[in-house]
Amino acid sequence: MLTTLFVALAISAVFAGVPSPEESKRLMDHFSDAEHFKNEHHNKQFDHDAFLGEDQAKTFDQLPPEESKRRLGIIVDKIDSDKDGFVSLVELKDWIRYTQRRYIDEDVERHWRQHNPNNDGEIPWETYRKNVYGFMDDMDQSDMNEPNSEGYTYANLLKRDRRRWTQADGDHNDALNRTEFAGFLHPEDHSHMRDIVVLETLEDIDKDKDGKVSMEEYIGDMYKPEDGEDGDEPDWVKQEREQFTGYRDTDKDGFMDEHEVKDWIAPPEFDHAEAEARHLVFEADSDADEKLTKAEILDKYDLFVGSQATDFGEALARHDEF
Ligand SMILES: [Ca+2]
Ligand SMILES: [Ca+2]
Ligand SMILES: [Ca+2]
Ligand SMILES: [Ca+2]
Repeated sequence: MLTTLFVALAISAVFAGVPSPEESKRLMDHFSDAEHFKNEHHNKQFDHDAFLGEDQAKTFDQLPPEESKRRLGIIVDKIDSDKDGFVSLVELKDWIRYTQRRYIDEDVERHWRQHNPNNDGEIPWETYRKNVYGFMDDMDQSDMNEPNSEGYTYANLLKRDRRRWTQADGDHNDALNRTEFAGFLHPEDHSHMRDIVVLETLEDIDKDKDGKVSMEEYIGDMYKPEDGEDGDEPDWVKQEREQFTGYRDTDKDGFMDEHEVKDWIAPPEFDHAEAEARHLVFEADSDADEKLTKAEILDKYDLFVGSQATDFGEALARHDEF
């Protein structure tokens, strides 16, 4: 539940990068990562991103376990702002909010400079389009209509970016100033962009493009049985089916429409920093006193910062990349 606003965050971080044809594979990988964010089960990367900020989480992924534990210890001292030796729920929530703010601010700054090297007051759409999608001008246009082709994928990304741009362009001059650009890049962080986030999420899940989310699309978005796997679904998938019928589909017509998707991913009072803080405390609080000692946090270091590569024994494979 708490994870869903990050869908947009992850997607937009990709968008504003400059996808080149060679990067399409990586880009699609990011999209599948983004899908994992909708499902809180076993998604440590999400916890790491919330706890460290996305950039820092990537850095930590490269570190040996001993070094990431050492750095985690230093971070714990920072989080314990009243220095009583415990990390409280509030301290953890404040920290998560701070890392998220820092990540978004740095991300906006980086992309603003990238698309606007002369530091003008605004970025015109055409400048942005050329930077990000200019390579499409040289692509075979007939490819753009061929579903599942690279051209088709890019054409859709362009269309989506264009729509988001228009929504972010508060004064309707087809150029974005820095504030408007921040809304474009991180719509999940701006209430007037909420409808676009809902729409993009719905479109991602709505595989048959009928404008609504069926049970199968809802489940298919978070769970795919392994090849050759038969038999029972895991319990959490069964629970998600019950969630869909019992809560998501409020008018009981068998589908989630735009309003129901909105209630799901963007409930009005939902505080995802607090939800994430509660989740981390719940997972790491061995003696159940509702606050965390440094030892409790270090005990669960893989929950907070541990490298996924190490977890899955892929450290060697990763090593080959460098
Ligand atoms: Ca404290
Ligand atoms: Ca504008
Ligand atoms: Ca559908
Ligand atoms: Ca419904």
